[in-house]
Amino acid sequence: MSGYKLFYFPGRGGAEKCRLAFAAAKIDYEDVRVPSEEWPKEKASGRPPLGQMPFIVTPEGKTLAQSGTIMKYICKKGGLSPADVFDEAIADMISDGVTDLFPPLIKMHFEKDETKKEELKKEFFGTTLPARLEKFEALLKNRNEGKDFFLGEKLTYADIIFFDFCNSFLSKGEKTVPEQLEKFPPLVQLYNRVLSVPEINEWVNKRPKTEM
Ligand SMILES: N[C@@H](CCC(=O)N[C@@H](CS)C(=O)NCC(=O)O)C(=O)O
Repeated sequence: MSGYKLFYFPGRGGAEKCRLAFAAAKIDYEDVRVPSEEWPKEKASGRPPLGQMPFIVTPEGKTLAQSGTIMKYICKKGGLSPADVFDEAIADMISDGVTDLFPPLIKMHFEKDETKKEELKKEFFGTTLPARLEKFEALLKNRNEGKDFFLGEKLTYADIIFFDFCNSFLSKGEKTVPEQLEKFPPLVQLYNRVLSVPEINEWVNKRPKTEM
């Protein structure tokens, strides 16, 4: 055990990309799943740096929050970050490009008015998501005609965050390729390429089954 601890609610949610990063980076950690009723006490303790989860505690006792920051930090520790500075910026652009999809997704999820919800769904699945997937496909094809990972032969956090979005939020945690990728064969292959990384596959098979 390396001494890292990851704190999050009992679900995939915002923490799953960090868990995938720990797995791919081959860094042991304790997956601490804080029940909702215990969260107010943890929050009030002042330990979570931004008063939110996920956050990690390092072996030295330092704390770090923000799911994307944690994912990148763990990937850097595990050598899963691009060596070239511009490539790192590309990985960040893809990572932020995935993160952009969450506000409309969350808005749609929490909309109570059924008519408005249908409109938001149509907009997201009919326009917003395919437009972004088309751009991701083009970025992937920039390297070796899309036959590798986003940044080449090496898996990086850009692939992990893309896979997590597709797997956790589109495929609801199932291993099946989300139907929304079907029009983009290189992205289907990327999804399967990430899932075939032995440490990722092992984690996806053994992780607790949760709704979200
Ligand atoms: N941008 C942050 C968002 C963190 C966030 O919204 N966390 C939620 C759970 S998904 C939370 O801690 N809610 C409880 C609270 O704010 O008290 C991240 O990506 O980590």
